[in-house]
Amino acid sequence: ETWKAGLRSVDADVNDITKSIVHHIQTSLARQAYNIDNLGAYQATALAAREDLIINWNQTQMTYTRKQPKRAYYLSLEFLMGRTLDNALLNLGLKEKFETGLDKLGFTLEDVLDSERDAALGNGGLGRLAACYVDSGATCEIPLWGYGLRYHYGMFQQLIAPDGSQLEAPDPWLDNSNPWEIPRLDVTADVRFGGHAEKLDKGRGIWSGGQEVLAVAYDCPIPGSDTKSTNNIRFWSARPRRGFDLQSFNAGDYDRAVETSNSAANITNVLYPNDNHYAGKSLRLQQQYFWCAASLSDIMRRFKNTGQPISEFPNHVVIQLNDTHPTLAIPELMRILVDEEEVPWDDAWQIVTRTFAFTNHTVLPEALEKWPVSLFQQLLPRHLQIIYDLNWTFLQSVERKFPGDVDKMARMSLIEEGHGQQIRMANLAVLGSFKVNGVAELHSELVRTTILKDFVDFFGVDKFRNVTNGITPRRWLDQCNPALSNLITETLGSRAWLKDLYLLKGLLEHESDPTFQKKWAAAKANNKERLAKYIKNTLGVTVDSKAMFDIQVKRIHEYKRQSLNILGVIHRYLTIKAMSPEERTKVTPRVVLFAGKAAPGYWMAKLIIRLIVNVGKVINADPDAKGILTVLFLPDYSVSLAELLIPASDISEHISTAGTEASGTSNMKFCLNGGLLLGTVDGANIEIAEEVGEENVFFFGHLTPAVEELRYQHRYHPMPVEKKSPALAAVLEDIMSGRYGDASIWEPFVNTIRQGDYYLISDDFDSYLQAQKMVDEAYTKDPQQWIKKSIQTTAKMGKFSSDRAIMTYAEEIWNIETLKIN
Ligand code: 26Q
Repeated sequence: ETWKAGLRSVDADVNDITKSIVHHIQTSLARQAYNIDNLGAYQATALAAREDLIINWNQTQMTYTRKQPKRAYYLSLEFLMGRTLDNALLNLGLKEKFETGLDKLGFTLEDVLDSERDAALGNGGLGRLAACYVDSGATCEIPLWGYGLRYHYGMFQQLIAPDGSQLEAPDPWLDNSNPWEIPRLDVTADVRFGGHAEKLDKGRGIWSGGQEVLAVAYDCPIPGSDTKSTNNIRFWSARPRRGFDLQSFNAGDYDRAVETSNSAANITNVLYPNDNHYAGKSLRLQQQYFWCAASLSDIMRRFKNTGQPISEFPNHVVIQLNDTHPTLAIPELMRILVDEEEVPWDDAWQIVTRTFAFTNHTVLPEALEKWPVSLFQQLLPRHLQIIYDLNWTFLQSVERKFPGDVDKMARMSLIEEGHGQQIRMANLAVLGSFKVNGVAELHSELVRTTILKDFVDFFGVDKFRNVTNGITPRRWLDQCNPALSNLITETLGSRAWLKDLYLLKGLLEHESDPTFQKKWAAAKANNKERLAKYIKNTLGVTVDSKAMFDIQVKRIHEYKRQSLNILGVIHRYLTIKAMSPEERTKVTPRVVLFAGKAAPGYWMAKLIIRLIVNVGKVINADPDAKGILTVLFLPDYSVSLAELLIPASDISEHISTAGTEASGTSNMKFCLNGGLLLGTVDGANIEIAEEVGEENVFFFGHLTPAVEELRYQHRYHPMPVEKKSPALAAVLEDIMSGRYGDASIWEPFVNTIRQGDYYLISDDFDSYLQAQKMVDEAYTKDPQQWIKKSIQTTAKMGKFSSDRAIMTYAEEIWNIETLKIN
């Protein structure tokens, strides 16, 4: 029989699908259809689905080439994609047919989907945001491409040692070939490192010598939901250039020639596992430049193919910088324009500053990138000259605007003076961008009034915007929670809500309908049972799926205060221990779940994991707590594990010290799935409460304006914990009693609270306990009211779709139009 290319999307019938899968088993995998395992079935299924994606991809790219729309590029060092197959099938509208087709071949779709490894090319929030944004870009039919790095090793795998400590293992995710990438061995860029830079006249320069590394493109199609529009992420992989150290090779120095080859390929070896913390490693800077240089050369080549004059560049191209990680793109575009295209310096700067927009994701000082000038001198001498020249002109204009304010000049300079000069990437990113945005209202306001205040005074406030983050409802409800998604579709009468999330408010007219409430509760119960099964299978622990599921999953960081949660758990445990058996029967049963990775070098975060695991061990083994309190740390948090956990929460915790969490995005995911929120008045929690109603969230703790004063008090007028919170003092004492392991292990942690208490645990502890008490009461005293709150929460989450967020970028920042693909 003749094989037709692609299944032509929804027209395909089940027969075509089984044929396509068998075809790939035989010809792509070179295996026999009767002798294939789940992994093989997954690979063949992925290859079959991929054909449709590629046909739509080609159609989309052809349309872009023909119509030449203004294009947006999202530069992100992280794309935390998770799995792809389920998403691809849903977006193509082929999931049910594939399920039937696989069934005919003797496989369950569930097993097949489960055989895919996560693509974990990101740490946490920032990387997952990039993945949600490309999904929404394709769904909203925006000409948007991502540019990233093709790391050979993604986020490390987390293991928990018998003593409760985190261990790290590498994640060689490309070991089973990746069906979602298309190697483009002909799409390359040469990237130079080192050598020397000479200055010519009129700001121009020449950069020569050093080593060149080859960037090779790997494309990953990003399908929109229920549209042909299929965008692209181009991931760069580093390869040594052939014959590249010919001199040493000719001299017979084979070892050295091979050695330099190794160092070239090293660049895309591994994702740096830091989250919200800057690590000044030379290889990280090399990654950043390699990626910026390859992406800009690609963007420039594509622009030149339009035949437009270079002055038109900013009318055809806009580049969004995901944090400061791609800031080198600014001096790199300057270098290309001035040195290679011979554009006069001032004209070039006009082009550059009409091209870039910058998103800030943190106000934590330890996360702001600063690179030693000496490192730049070594690796990027020409960029250093350009930065110095930009800084010279910039500081002169600051001096003109604020004559004599030398402190302001020192703060705004691109160069930090001190023991060894450092380049401030945030200052450079602001200077080179036409718009700067934060990721939630509070955060954007903090950006304007604290870290970038001087720049607001200089440029005017209009440049400094807010775009509140969003999440894709396709993955974070339809895909991860079919029980609830089906109920919503059945209730609203169509799937239109998946592309217009405000339609969820139509659920409100059913909030008091007992039949609907029952179905709503059944969906949640189903998800809790699904999670309980997973916990049984992986940890061997039985959890009561009727208990309240209380979940905190995110990177482990002191500012996120998993410590507050576990200290609250210990308080709950001590309270239970002090009860009579009769009193214990009145306790609301809880299952407290934690998951998240600590950066391998973040000693205190790892100690907090160890404490959580050991507290869990003691509590779970204690008959006094049996049936009323279970505490678990689930190892190796990932996108896929999030998809299992988030639909199963009754309550989730987002309890950062006020003013520290820029936005948070998992808070949105939990609420979209009908979990209630327990949190501080921080990040996007505030806007979630505005939308779903204050009566539906449990807020506690001090507010942002109080934080500075409280820290001052801790520093200069410390008060013993015993006085501030006797409840907390009792908990700390219990930890130091040895109940959870030797006191010497926990002492450094306990000391962070007793002395300094930078994250204000002792200030917020009693308020946290109060909020937890309200949670218990709301859950037990009026279960029907709880269900109503859950319905209202989901119904009012429309704002938090990443479709809304990406359309805001398109309209308010990128000045870009949507383009229908036929
Ligand atoms: C920087 C320099 C060197 C090495 C690593 C890094 C680095 C890597 C990752 C710095 C920061 C990150 C990640 C930051 C991050 O995920 N921030 C989160 O972004 C989310 C999306 O906007 C927000 O919702 C979270 O509040 C914010 O913490």
